[in-house]
Amino acid sequence: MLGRNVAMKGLPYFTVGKVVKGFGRGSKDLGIPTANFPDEVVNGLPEEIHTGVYYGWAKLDNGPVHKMVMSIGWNPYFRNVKKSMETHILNDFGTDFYGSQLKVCLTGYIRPEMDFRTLDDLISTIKHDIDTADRQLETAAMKIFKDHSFFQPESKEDKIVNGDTSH
Ligand code: ADP
Ligand code: RBF
Ligand code: MG
Repeated sequence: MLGRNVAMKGLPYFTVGKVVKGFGRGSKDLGIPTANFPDEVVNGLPEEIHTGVYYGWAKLDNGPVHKMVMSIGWNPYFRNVKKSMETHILNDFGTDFYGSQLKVCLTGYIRPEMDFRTLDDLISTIKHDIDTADRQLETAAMKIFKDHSFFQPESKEDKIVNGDTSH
């Protein structure tokens, strides 16, 4: 199993892309919608960012910065053939936002991807991840990234990779 220290090496990691259609089962089967990134964003991940569950910050278009959890990988429970990057934003939007620009900053690692016996087990584990993210992102060390220049409207940065913590 991937140790926390190894997983933290490439963090924080900043990336941006358009929200695309995913596998169509995030909200339907789980009650937890996930905004999927396009292939070029997934393929652009550096080696340091391993598959697993992460938390951090997310911003849609010119909206505010929200807490998020992200699943990176092949979703063993669903035996996906394609690697995905799926972001669940801790905010009730009440509407879809396909085609919007999504900026994210991954600030922490929670756990590796796992297989589950039942869908209920998967759902309760994801709910636990959401609680973990919610709590961790309240700390001062994590709030720093919420205010990072990456999220400012005047930011020219399309992409910052690998542990750039400058402001
Ligand atoms: P898909 O398989 O197409 O990704 P999902 O069932 O996972 O479908 O739903 C994801 C979509 O739900 C997102 O692309 C977005 O448009 C919408 N959505 C609404 N609220 C949220 C949220 N809080 N977090 C993520 N996506 C959300
Ligand atoms: N899928 C898995 O198969 N195993 C996991 O451990 C897993 N963890 C997840 C954690 C979070 C926070 C989220 C948002 C999703 C996770 N998923 C996992 C992905 C889930 O299966 C996926 O969102 C749905 O299949 C919809 O595409
Ligand atoms: Mg999805």
